[in-house]
Amino acid sequence: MNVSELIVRTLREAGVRHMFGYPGDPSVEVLEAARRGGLEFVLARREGTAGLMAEATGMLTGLPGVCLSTLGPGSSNLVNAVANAWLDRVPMLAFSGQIETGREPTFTHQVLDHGRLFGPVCKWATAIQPHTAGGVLRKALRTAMAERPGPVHLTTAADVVGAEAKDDRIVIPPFTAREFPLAFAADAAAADVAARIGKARRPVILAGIGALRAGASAALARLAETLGCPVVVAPMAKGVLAEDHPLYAGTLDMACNDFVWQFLAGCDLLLAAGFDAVELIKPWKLTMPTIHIDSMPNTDQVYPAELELVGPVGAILEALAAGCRGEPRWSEKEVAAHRNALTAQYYEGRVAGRLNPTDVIDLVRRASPREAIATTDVGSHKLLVGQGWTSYAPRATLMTNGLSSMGFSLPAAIAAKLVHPERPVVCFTGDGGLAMVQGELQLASSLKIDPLVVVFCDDSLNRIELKQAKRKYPSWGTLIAPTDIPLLARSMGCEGEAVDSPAALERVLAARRPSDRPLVIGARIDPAQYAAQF
Ligand SMILES: Cc1ncc(C[n+]2csc(CCOP(=O)(O)OP(=O)(O)O)c2C)c(N)n1
Ligand SMILES: [Mg+2]
Repeated sequence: MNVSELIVRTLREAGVRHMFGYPGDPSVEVLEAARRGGLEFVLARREGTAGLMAEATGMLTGLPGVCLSTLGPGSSNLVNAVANAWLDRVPMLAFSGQIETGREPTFTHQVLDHGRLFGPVCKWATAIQPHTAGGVLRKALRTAMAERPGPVHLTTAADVVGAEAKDDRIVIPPFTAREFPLAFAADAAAADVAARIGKARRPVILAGIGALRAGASAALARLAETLGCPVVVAPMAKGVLAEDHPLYAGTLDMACNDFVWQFLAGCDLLLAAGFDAVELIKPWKLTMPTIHIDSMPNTDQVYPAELELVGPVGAILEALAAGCRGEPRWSEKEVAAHRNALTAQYYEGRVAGRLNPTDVIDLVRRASPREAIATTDVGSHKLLVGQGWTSYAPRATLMTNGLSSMGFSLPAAIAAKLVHPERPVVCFTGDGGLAMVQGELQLASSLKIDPLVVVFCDDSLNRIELKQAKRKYPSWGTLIAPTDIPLLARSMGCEGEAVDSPAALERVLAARRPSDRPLVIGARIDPAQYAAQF
């Protein structure tokens, strides 16, 4: 078995189905091994988008997303996606080719030092060698998956990929540690926790990606119901509590940001359940007692917590639900009143007779089944999608809110369609974000998949243009020429429509049938709602 075959077999045994990438010279052996070994290679239009597809695959499956580049320009193109997975805490194995091992120390053409290039944005960067390949792959898998998960970068030099693997043992390590039962009731420290929670009259749970990764949805709902305690969720954790649950209290740091923070400020105990401060956009100002519940100690200290419960988040929440008693703290009516006020704020700034951003989100949500997967890009539209798109299950609303790189949502939607072909997929994107990655529309049509791509057309990098307006600066360097979306779509083998009213959008959505290609809708929105809210 050569090293490439070992890589492919290891990935297949670990449950990986796709490798996203863009090849070069040193990738030829890996491609051939993937072809023979049943690992589907998805040829993206560039490494950066391939990497984002891999990241989204990691978000969807909980397994490492896998991407591949050549050396030099391929690796440097891949950096953005690796960094995105790093700050979004998504497991990833990123492979880059390299010049022959013997030439690497001294040769210069196309040779970049991968250790230094990827070091700051991944958990581990190393090279695979024939005599270490099996062990390195095992460690790479475990490292990428271990809390907090993230990317591992592996260099495969031109002379290594075809060489016989001297270390060819394939061992897939367990991806999660066995959850040791927490004997909550018997423990004195636990009694202290129960007493603190018992005393609280207005507790609120802030649930984040740590809870989502731990699969803690049921435990989270049980604890919330036991305490009669509302749950605010972090954007990348959307769906960890179904948003039609009577205790759901909104998404943090998206639209209506101040309103959600005011709600949190009114609580007398905050239970931060798998909340990762990487999602915070502004500094933490809350001062009430806070309990940090996570797989990791609160070493970031972005928010202070006087108590840390560290371990498997689901088991801790279960133990708290079993060990904490008392009358419900909040009535469902109070939480519903809060939600209604939040909804009213969310619709603020609508202009009658125009296509408002929230109209687009409402109409697409209404036309999509519960199990639809939605991806959103970065910009003003994301803030509204993040608050307004109703999420019913974990891993069904994908966004980047750690590095927050534009150009994420289309590659993510393509990945979602490959991972879950049976589920409808909606991709929300700004016109700026789409322009960065629009070549991937052609990939989607060539794959014969039919994500619905909804473009918020405002001829603007609105999120930044609004910041200029706030300082009374003119819009300068933030305007983009109008895009003819139907023409662009057709040139990429997709179907395309342009709409500028709710009725027109409704008609297009109603006429839509399953297809062998994406439908791209250019929604000409009135950005007044953004200006009113942000
Ligand atoms: C790769 C990258 N470059 C720049 C930014 C900064 N940025 C954040 S939002 C935004 C504007 C996005 O414009 P568009 O995609 O049209 O969305 P809109 O804000 O108009 O809804 C920019 C430039 C970023 N997040 N990522
Ligand atoms: Mg825009």
